[in-house]
Amino acid sequence: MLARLREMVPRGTRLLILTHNNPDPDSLASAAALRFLLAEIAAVEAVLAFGGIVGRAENRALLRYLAVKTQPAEALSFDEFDLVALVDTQPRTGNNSLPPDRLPAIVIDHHPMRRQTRQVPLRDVRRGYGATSTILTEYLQTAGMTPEARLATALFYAIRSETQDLGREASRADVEAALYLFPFTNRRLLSRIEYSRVPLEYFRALGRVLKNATIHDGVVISRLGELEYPDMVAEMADLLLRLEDARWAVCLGTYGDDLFLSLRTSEADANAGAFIRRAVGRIGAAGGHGMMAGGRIPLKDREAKAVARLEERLIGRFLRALKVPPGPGVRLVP
Ligand SMILES: [Mn+2]
Repeated sequence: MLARLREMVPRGTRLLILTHNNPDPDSLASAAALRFLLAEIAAVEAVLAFGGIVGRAENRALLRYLAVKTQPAEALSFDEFDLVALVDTQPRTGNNSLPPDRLPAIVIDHHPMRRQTRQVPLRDVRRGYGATSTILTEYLQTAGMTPEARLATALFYAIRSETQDLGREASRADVEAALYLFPFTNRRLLSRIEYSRVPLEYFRALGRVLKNATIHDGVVISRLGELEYPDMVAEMADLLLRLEDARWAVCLGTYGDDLFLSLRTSEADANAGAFIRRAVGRIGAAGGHGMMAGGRIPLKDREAKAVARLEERLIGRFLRALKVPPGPGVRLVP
C-alpha cells in the first residue's frame, strides 16, 4: 500500500483528503494521519476537508488539540485538486461531500465495500476492522514513522471511542494498534478530550432526550426534535443503549433541512447497517456496521407535523422489523 501511495501521489500532487460529513474522531484522526504520512513519504501537503460540522464536545476538543487546518467542503472547488482521498467513507454513501460524478483516487475505510469503490484505483477497505484509524496506524508502523504526540493521541482516542474501549466490533488489529500508540500519546490531552466541557445547550438537549424516550420491549426510542449538531443522535443512542436490558436504541432529530437518525444495538450478531438501509429505503441515505448505523433523510416538508409523521413512519418500520408490537411504549422517565 505504501509503495502504491507513493506512486499514486507524486511530489507536487494537489491532494484533497475528505472525511465523512459531520466527522467523528475516527475520520478526523484518519485524515490527519494520512496527511502526515503523505507529507513524510511524498512531500505532499494535502488539504483536509469535510462537510457539515463537528459538534460533539469531545470531537471539538480532539480537533482543537490535533491542530490541523481543515476546510469546509461546501466552499471547495473540487477542480482545483488532482486527486481526492476518502477516509472512513466511500463514494455514493450519501454521507460525504464528494460530487457524485467524481471518482476518488484513494479510499481507506472499514465499512462494507460499496459497488462504486471497486472502481477506485487505490482502495483499502477492511470490514473486519473496528476503526479506520487502525488501518492508518498500521501504515505509519510499516513506514517506520513514529506519530508525534498529538496525532498518536487522536488515533488512540479514535480507536477507543469508535470501539467503546475496544469492546464493540474491535478486532485483534484494533487492540494491537491501540497498544502500539499508547506510549506515544499525551495522557493529559487524552483526558482533556474525554472529559471536555460541554455547553449549556447540551444539558438542555439531554433533558429533552430523556423526557421523550420510550421503551418498547427492549427497544429505546427518543425523538430529539431540533438538534444542536447532527451527530447528537449517535451520542444519545449510545447513552440510551446503556439502559439495562435494552437491545436497541433509536434516536431521531432534525438539523437544517435533514432528519438524522442513529441506531445502536447490544446484539453482536445484528446487522444494524443493513437494517437501517432497509428502513430508510430510497427516501434518504443510510449505512453502518453491525452494531451501529446512521442515516439522513432530506426533508421535503420542514413543518413540525410532517416531520412527526415521517418519524412515526420510520419508528413503525423499526418496531415491525424488530417484531415489537406497536404502541406508545413505556416512558423512560415518567
Ligand atoms: Mn469509522
